Amino acid sequence: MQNFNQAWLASYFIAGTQDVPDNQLLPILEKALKAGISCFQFREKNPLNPLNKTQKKALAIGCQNLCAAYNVPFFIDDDLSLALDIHADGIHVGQTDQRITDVIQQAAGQLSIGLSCQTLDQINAANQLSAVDYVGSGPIFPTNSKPDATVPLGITGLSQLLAISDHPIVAIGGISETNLADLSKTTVSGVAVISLISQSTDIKQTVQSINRYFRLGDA
Ligand code: TZP
Ligand code: MG
Repeated sequence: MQNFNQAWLASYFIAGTQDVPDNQLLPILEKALKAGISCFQFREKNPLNPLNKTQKKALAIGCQNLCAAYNVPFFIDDDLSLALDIHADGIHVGQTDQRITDVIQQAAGQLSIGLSCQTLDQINAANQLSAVDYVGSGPIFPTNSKPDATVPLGITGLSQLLAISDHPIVAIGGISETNLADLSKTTVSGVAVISLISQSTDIKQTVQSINRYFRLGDA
């Protein structure tokens, strides 16, 4: 495991088979890696065509190997046992996933840890957890990629969370080329995106435009 680095949050791509056409996850991920994403999270939640455990592990390892080839950290969403099994770089959990205290107990020292927080109370609680490496907050804007997403926070709501968070925050939900500039005026560490990259017709250009705002110094 590499030690967590806040720079990982700059251009954080998230995807699973539900977000791309059939058999396109690995080719799309490779394009995004070539273009310079700072992190990848495998988030497999395909309601129409669920992968079995063996298929999910095989695809996760495929993604992990690609990330390793580009020296980009590889996270898994909401599947601690898989993340530990294949020695991912990190695990991400939401508020209603496996309890963060259990995740910390099992993963500390082996995986970097990300936690979703949407409210001031959740940020305050996360502030008490020094083993958490970063917080994901959103949706910032309306999103089509998460059917159970809560009400969008907007830049104002995000700024309120940023003001009290002891952890670096990555903004998620409805991020598009038209709101990157506004987001970059906050103290957010970067943006986590599904559709902006997975549905892009020019992944290289899309990733470069994110990095222009958030990967200052090494873009
Ligand atoms: N969590 C909050 S919003 C969201 C997740 C996983 C979906 C983000 O997808 P998109 O396409 O970047 O809006
Ligand atoms: Mg979740």
